[in-house]
Amino acid sequence: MDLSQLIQNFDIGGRLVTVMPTGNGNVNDTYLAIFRNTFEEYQVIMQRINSKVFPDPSLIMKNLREVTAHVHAKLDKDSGRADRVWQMPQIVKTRDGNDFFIDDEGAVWRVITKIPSATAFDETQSLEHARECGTVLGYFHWLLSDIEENKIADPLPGFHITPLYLSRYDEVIENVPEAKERLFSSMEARRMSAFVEKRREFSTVLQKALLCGELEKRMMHGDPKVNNIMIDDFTGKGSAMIDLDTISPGLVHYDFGDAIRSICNPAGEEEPDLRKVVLDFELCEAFCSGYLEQAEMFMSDIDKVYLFDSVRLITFELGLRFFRDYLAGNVYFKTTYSDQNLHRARVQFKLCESIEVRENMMRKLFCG
Ligand code: GN1
Ligand code: MG
Repeated sequence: MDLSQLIQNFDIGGRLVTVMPTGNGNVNDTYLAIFRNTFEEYQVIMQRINSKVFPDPSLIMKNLREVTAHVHAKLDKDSGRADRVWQMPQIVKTRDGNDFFIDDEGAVWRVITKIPSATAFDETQSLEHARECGTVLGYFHWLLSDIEENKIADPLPGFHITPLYLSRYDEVIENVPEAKERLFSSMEARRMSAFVEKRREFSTVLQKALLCGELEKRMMHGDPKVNNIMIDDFTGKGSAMIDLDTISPGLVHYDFGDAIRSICNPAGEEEPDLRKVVLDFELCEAFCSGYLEQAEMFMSDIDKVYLFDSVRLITFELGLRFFRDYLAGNVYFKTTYSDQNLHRARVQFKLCESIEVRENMMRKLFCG
């Protein structure tokens, strides 16, 4: 696919200078394109949407439009209180006025504006960075807290329902002979399956709290990992949340947990040396101070009681998703080497253990 030709289907001023891969998402393919004319430069993000994961691109584009309109209006009203200029990516239309372009091979492409003068780091840089990430996520939750639920369609039904991932894991072992083989031919895989079994009962903790009315659904981001939070290059302050395709009504707890899972493991999701994979409590404190300052506006005491479980659960869930994908033959997450999903699962399970041994101190931190 010739990317420089493909991008000409979108309505962008100026002439193309370059188009190159950027970021390292596990689902969509992402490119940065730069256009210039005599006086201006435009930087945009072009993405091939993984249609196995997001079968209906018009739905995620409509969600993005609704979210942007809501946040824009609310930011205008809140500008007196704000200590920074918050930004949102904007949809760039195709030359014939559509939100996305379908190429000859049926692949779906879309372009959005790049948040200027800001960086999405793959690893947490400092305590200040962790705190900023907390502030950004808390503020983002507040910004979306009053969007009408029926305006946002669920892009991935069941996306963060941990027991559902357990059923899918069971199904693949039951029905795919290669999965059974992979599981029984390696001691490591068997050890990981024992790890999963020990947490089967725990996996329903948030769904139960939702069912009995202790927790309620709000709008969540769905994927608030460290590199989805943009930090302003000049002020060091968070200026945007990106990767908005998974926004949907759900438990903000999953976001809180996912952010800590990602931000407080400075070794990252691909670290080969498992000894380095730990939950850094100082980073966790810093993140939490930023988040809770914003979340006081909408979080109740019972919400806080479930924050520890949410960190443990989402880490377990992601490990389980990677492990299931390895057993299934790498059908969901992109990989560059054969056992990558197995290794990613190991990292998350190691992190999950590290969270479990810090339970007391983390509960104290979250509940005060
Ligand atoms: C995927 O594509 P990316 O990297 O933004 C995944 C998230 C995982 C994340 C782990 C739609 O996100 O749920 O937490 O990988 N997104 C989807 O890195 O499945
Ligand atoms: Mg994502």
